[in-house]
Amino acid sequence: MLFTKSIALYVTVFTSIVLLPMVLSEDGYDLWLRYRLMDTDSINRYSPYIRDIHISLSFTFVMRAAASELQRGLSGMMGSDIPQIQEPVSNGTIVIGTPTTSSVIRQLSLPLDSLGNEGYLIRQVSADDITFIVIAGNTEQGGLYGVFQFLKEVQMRKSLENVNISSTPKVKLRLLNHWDNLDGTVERGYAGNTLWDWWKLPDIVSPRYTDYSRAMASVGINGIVVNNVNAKPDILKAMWISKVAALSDVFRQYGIQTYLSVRFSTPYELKETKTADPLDSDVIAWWSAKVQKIYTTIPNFGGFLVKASSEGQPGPADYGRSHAEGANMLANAVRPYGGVVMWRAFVYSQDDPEDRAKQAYTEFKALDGQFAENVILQVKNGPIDFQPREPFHPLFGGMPNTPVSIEVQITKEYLGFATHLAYLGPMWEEVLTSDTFIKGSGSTVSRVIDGSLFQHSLTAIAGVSNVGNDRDWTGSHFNQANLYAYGRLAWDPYASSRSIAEDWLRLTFSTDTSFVSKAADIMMMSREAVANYMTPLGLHHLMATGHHYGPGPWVDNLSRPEWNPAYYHNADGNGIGFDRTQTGSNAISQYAPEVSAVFADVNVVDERYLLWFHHLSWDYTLKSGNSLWDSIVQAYDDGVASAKEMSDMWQTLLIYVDPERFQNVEADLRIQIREAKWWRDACIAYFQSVSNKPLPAGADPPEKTLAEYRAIQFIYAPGINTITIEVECVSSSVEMKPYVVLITLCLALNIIWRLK
Ligand code: BDP
Repeated sequence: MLFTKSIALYVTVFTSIVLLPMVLSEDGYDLWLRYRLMDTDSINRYSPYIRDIHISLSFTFVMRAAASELQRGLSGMMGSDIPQIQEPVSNGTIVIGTPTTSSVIRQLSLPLDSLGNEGYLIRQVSADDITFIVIAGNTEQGGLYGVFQFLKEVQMRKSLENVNISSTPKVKLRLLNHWDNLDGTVERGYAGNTLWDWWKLPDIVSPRYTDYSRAMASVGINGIVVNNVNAKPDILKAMWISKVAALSDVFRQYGIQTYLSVRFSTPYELKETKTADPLDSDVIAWWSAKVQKIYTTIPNFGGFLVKASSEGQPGPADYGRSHAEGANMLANAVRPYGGVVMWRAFVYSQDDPEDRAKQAYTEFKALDGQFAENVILQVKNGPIDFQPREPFHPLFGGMPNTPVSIEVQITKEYLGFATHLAYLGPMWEEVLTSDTFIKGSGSTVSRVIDGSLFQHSLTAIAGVSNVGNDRDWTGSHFNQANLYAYGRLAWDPYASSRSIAEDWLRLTFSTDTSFVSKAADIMMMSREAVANYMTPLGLHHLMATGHHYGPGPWVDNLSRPEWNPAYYHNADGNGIGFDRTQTGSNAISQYAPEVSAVFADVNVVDERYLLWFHHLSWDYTLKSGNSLWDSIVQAYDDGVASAKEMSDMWQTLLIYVDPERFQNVEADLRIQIREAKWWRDACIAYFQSVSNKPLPAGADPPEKTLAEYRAIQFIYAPGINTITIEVECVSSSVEMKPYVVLITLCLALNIIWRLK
């Protein structure tokens, strides 16, 4: 027995040593567009289908970009140049284009009508004894997406015999929201600084912008918001617009539109108007003129993203105007050019005693139907703020007369920054498949997003970018999966997160079925692991102050109540949790009766949301038969155990992955195990100090004392926008109105007079 085991060990070590050098090191720069040379068998298998690429002289830039991508990808994989030709088609030619740009496609009368503007068709056709493949769209953009899909088929070693694939995006605007600042930092960015070299733009245009655009287009992203939602007025100065225009010239090659986040008070702050009141005629004229200049410089401009009257940002509320009045003013300015306004619903106020989870719904519900037709309300997936687990936002389904888009956070502000492996596909799938019951069973969030539930043609989805200037773009190899999955779900919100993960693994690492299945298992368990070791059973916002890195459940002394973790967990000697039922904040009333009845019933609600909706005694018995206290400890332990298991599983994948990326992931997983334990120990130490309960039998006591956990500080954690935090601390009013100045003056004189 022992002998057999040692032989097995020798064989494994030997194979690894022999195989390892064959797997060349990679640094992740190529993302899922690696186009590595195939083995000889595969090359032989594909060569009858891949001889040359038929292009047309009438192609414009998007189709030219598509043709060069196809040539680059196929030549890389086939190991020989696959030329672009204009000669007649022969066996093994790949014809790309649209009915307008390609006479071959025109003559084939393909069923392109149902593909819309961005869909594609990939089909093997036979005509005049010649068999060839066509990649077609109604527009060049559709053709480009088809090319990326075709390359993917080959990368994943799918058969091309009788290939017949068509696809159309279900969501119209598929946007990446960069939270990039003009000083080069990225708010909540963990992959270095901004990719945009603002200082050198517009004169120096880095080739990385092209690689970035290729990657975005490859997953169907068609809009980039280049700057932070906490925007600066300067972005609308001519100098900055010309920098953005240089980026936009690159994006345009790949069918990507450019958008800007704007600060509502910009004209006033630039001292070009006397107010920023959206109903003031000078303000209206200022925005119209500004928009005209933007479109002259950036012809593929898409519109504005606005965070207003939110977290200290100025907005219409400063002038007693509603969100609709503010949004519509900007919408009117961009309407003549086909632009849109994405107005964020992420609003809550420290002066409002209402449960923070309810405030956005209360504010916006009343405005349903008042927004201009080119305004989209951008709603975060959950009612609080990108937590590891939240129920879906009640505004999904709550605004039938307004186009509503979903905003998810690809960057992992609340899920361990760059190093923790947390595949977010399942989290997004969870919200997209949630049933709002607004129009009966089947009224899922994805049906709100794709416009089918309320028949809206303006549809959008937004992801907060995790891209920075790190060599691997996203701060870790597995974070690339989140960027990829976001694009795929934006194209098709009904797609399965597991199959997206499997595709990504095939494209990024290896097509070996055993590798793909094991690595997908790691990915699929990863988010649940994080939810368990950070915020199990519906707990939320337990993160440390400011940077949100690591645990801080004890924090209860911040000036704004809803910035304190204690506000959310409400733990005391009797119990823990936020009562959002009728006996508490009644946030459940914002959902359809079918949903609210489930959330309200402690015996029915999914226990993963238990403490989101209920405040329960530590002794409350869960479905497992264990007490709440014991179950919390158990969930934290499960989270740590899963982190260890993920690392063990990764070790078994050594032979499939190149050494550089293998070791990078291995090191990240080591950090994750350590920090999962830190989260578990610190939270248990704190909650035990409140519950006064003994640890369940077999549970390890925390390694350090609570005081030691509380003393851990990170002053220089990445991703904090110090400027924003300052703004958050001051009043949201940006103008010193004349009467305020007068009153202040009188008070000052009064004090001086008294002192005398
Ligand atoms: C919060 C982030 C903050 C953002 C805010 C937002 O901590 O940096 O400015 O979301 O979405 O989660 O505006």
